[in-house]
Amino acid sequence: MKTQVGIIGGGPSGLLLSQLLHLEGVDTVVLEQRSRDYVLGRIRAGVLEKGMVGLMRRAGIADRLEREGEVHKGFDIASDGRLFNIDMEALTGGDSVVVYGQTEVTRDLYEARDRMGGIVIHEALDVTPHDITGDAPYLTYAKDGVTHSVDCDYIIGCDGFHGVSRRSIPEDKLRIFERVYPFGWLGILSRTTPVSGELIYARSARGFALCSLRSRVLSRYYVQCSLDDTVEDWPDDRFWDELKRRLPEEVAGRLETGPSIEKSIAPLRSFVAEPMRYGNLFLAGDAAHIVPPTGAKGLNSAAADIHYLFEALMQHYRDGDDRGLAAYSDKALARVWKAQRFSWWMTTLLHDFPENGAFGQRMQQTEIDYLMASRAAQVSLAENYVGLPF
Ligand code: RFL
Ligand code: PHB
Repeated sequence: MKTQVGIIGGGPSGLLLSQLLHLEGVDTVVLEQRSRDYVLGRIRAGVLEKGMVGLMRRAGIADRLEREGEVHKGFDIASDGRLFNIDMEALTGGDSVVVYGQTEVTRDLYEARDRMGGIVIHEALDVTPHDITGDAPYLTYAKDGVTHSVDCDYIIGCDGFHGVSRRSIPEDKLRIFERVYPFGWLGILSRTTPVSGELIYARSARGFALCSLRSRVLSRYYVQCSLDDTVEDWPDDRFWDELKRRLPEEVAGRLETGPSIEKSIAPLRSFVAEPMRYGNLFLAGDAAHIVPPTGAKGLNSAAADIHYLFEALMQHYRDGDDRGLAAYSDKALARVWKAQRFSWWMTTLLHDFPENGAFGQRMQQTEIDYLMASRAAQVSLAENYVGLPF
């Protein structure tokens, strides 16, 4: 098989790039190791920045988002029983975010790829990039016991944190920056009325909690948990009890509980691999960088990479100009690091870090007091949360 752009990974990054390029007449093949059902079964992000929404419009997949996505103009921070609203719209001069699940984004992308006859090969095993630094790169993969090969101009690694792309770059060509946090997030989805119309990020002596949602009838809640915990340690009753204890009384009092329909634990990590290009292999999204989910930046950072990469590939195919491709890594990383900083800051502000002791707790309290009293601090939080421009 032959294509122009070979994409490893059929998550949101890979599918979005494939869709955008196809609309401009550039041919792509997407190789995804899992089944479509598996990919669509993963519950992940829920908050989309303006940039991501714009890309979805450009990709022609925003119809359902416009109908079903909920515009959020603010969110709450709870600390020590107090609730404080961050009015993003007022603080940024009109910006907001949209709550629309990553699962729905991925579903919309798959439907669009199907409609346009895009090639997405599922259950492609042992995907391997070859001749990355030569002039005839290609990919091999196994499907149903047969090995296949795809010749391409460029290979794009959109295969997430555990994918093969980043590992295909020699160790001495990559610089890794990493922080692993000493806790995880336990998340549940439940068919209950969300406790609040806006998200609540809660800091408490018992640890962090987040009240989020997917729709008026579908709630998504998280609590900070130990890295040793398993979902079996957290029957629904324990989860609801713990969540209530971490929320201001008034919020806990109106929390509707019910059976969970999904429950999972995610470790928290900050990670960046530099550079995001090696020869004709380009990394994008979680393949190159990971943030802790506290600032809702993971999917949105992936979208920014796709924007830069799409523009650079179009410059190449449309104008024969490779300057965009040469600048991709530096340009993408400049924004990646800002999202890293914000996610790290918000994580540090709101989680319980026992090893930081009483001094660390006072720093958190003081930072929150400052935030509540200073419009300048609120503007900084709001402009980062709605997303820095591409
Ligand atoms: P993905 O989604 O991991 O997709 C990668 C795809 O590549 C496939 N793959 C391979 N395919 C072929 N060969 C291989 N060797 C392969 N190895 C892997 C995988 O099967 C998969 O389909 O990466 P992508 O596309 O870069 O997208 C990134 C986002 O998924 C991620 O950043 C966000 O989900 C992070 N995130 C959030 N981001 C936000 O912007 N806002 C949020 O509110 C938000 N909340 C979250 C989150 C992530 C979470 N978890 C569980 C990590 C909440 C949670 C709990
Ligand atoms: C979610 O709804 O899954 C969600 C929302 C905000 C975050 C992280 C996750 O910061």
